[in-house]
Formats: sequence, structure tokens, C-alpha cells
Amino acid sequence: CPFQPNFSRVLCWDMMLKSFVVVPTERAAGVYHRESRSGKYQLTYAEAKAVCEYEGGHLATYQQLEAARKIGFHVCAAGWMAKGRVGYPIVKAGANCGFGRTGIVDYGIRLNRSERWDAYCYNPNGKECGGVFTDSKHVFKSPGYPNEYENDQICYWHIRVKYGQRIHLQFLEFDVEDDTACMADYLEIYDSYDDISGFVGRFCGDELPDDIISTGNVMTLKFLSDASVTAGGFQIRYVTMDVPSKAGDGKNTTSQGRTNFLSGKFGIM
Ligand SMILES: [Ca+2]
Repeated sequence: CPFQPNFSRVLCWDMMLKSFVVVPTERAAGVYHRESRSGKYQLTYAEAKAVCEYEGGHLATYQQLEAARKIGFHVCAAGWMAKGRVGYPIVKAGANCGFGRTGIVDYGIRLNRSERWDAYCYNPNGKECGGVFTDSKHVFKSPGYPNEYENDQICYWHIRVKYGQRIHLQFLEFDVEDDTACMADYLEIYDSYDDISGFVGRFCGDELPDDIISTGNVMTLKFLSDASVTAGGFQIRYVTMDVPSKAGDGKNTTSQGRTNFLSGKFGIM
């Protein structure tokens, strides 16, 4: 243990997680949020566990959720964790979520396992359906790509890059069940930490959307498919842009950040 040679390895690891030491990305990046296709707060503990296990992972531990939070994982929805614990990760304090605090909002170990919440899974080798990404570039693929995605998917991708950087999204392939209002299957893009604020657009069909450039250093992508009809899926690349630019002015961007969402005022680092 670099701090206290007498500490046990477990305590040391716990201490390192709680300290400034860089959280191993691969450990944190395997954490993702799941909700029932029928909406928020529909999963019992057994169901939440089954959701994660069905995808080859397991319910995230409190420590894994906190590790993910430290690299920017922010979700305003309480979910089951391992051992029947419930909570959610807050990076940016807000009046409407997390009681104005940051950290894991911890509801503790629930005695009643029939309560219905969302789920936090951990699976570093899972299919490409969500997680938190801090690299300077990455290509998101719809689950199962290049095969068609399956029915009843909900994936959240959280992009958190360095403070001062922006995120440039480029659609490489795009084919999502088409309907006029994108009610069936869709990809939504948010210029914010979560899918509550900063809505940029909802996309479906097989036309490649224009590039999108964030106003800050975070973005959230949400993909949802309903119970019937699938399609080819998508590949979306992001790269970071170091130099603050006048994103939103260019004709190739559809980002519509609010006026209080200006460069340099919004960041997690
Ligand atoms: Ca569909």
C-alpha cells in the first residue's frame, strides 16, 4: 500500500478509490444503467439482478458505481446495486436531483427486495450498450452491430471528456426503424450529463444525421428499441476538440445549447 504499509490490501484498495489516485478506467467503464422497457422504477431486486446477468454481468457494487462516478458517470435515477443496495451517482449538484449534493446518493440496503428501482450493472466485456467514456475518441455501435439490434434495448452512453474540450459526434452508419415521430426505435442525443436536460434531437430512419458538436465536455446518448421490428443499427464516432470553437453556429451542427450552456462554464473536471 503506497500510503500505509500496514493496511490490508482490501483497505488499501478502498482507500485508493477514495483518494485522488486515478481510478482504473476499465474498472469504471464497465458500469452502466438499466431501466425497464416499460419505464423508470419497474425492476425488483431479482429482476434487476437478472437484467445484468442476462447481459453477462452482475449488479455493480457501491465501489464500482463510485469509481464510475469519479470519471463522470451521472444518472438521476435510483437503481439496485449488489447486495440489495439502492442509490445513484451524482457528479454535478443540482436542485432537482441528488438533494444538491454530489457523490453516491445512497438509499442503503433495502429490506424490501420487492421495491422497484432501476439497475446498475457492471460488465467490462458486455455488448456495446452503454457505459461511461472518457477517452479522446471512441466509436459507439448499436448492440450487436454489425448484426441488427434486438428488440427492447435501452442503452445510455455517457461521454465525459476533459474540461475545456468539446465532443464532436459523427454518424458513420445509421439505420433505425423508421416512423414519422421516431416513437418506435430512436437514438436521442443530449448536450448534458443525463437525458433530462440539453435535448439536442431524436433520430430514426436511415438518413445519416448531421454532425453534432457539444457545447461543453459532456454528452449523453440514449438508444431505445421497442418490442417489434429491428434494423441495421448504427456506428457513431466521437472525437474531442481541444480548442473551444463556436459550435452551434456552423451549418453542420445541430447542437442547440442554451445560453447558460456556454463554453467554459460547464465541466466536470
Ligand atoms: Ca422496433
